[in-house]
Amino acid sequence: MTPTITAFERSPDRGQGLARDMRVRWALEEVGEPYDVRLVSFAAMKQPAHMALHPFGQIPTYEDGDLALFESGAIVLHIAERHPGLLPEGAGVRARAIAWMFAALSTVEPPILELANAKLLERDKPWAKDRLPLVEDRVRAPLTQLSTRLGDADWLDGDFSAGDLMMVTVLRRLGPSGLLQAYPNICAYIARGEARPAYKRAFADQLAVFTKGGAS
Ligand code: GTB
Repeated sequence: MTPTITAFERSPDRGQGLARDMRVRWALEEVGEPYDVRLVSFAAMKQPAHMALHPFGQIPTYEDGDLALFESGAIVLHIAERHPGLLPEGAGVRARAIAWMFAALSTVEPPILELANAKLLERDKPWAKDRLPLVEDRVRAPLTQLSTRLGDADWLDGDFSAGDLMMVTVLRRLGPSGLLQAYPNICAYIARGEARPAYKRAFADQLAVFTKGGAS
């Protein structure tokens, strides 16, 4: 059966691939699994039909036969566990690749989201200018450590894995912030991810929603 994922009918990023369906699309492309996409509006995401799939009324979701999943990390792990290509064979290195997925989602991503919220939702607050440098420092701390660990390696732990896929998608959110410029090896790492044919196919497919589909 062909799995179906959900994605924004209209994305605030207008197809820059920053919404979290991108990481699911990329994973499916890496493993060569065809998929269908159901586009949902912001209103539809909060309706019972979608809330039954996603308790928080968000995208992405993943449906395959009787299985319905939410949370991009869980979906990518599910895909990676069922197809060769995203998790290495050896037990230790496989566990470490999964650890990098969790690191991306629970250590690196939260301060990046906090920065996005500070810039988008808090910029008119009287304390916004004082708070922003503090939030930026909280983003820089894990970036500095990540940069040190990555060094001049191509990927985080041996071959490209679901850990890299997740980390690259998380880091891309920092593109416009200017914070990545201090970390040339992280910039090169992101560029390596973006250069993968599977990434390019996933990016083109999510962009097509906004260029061909009449969405804005
Ligand atoms: N932890 C969940 C996961 O990883 O799957 C988080 C899912 C999530 O935040 N989904 C967002 C959503 O559905 C879309 S990706 N939001 C609607 C809502 O909550 O009502 C977040 C996102 C949105 C827009 C941009 N952008 O425009 O740059 C980037 C990321």
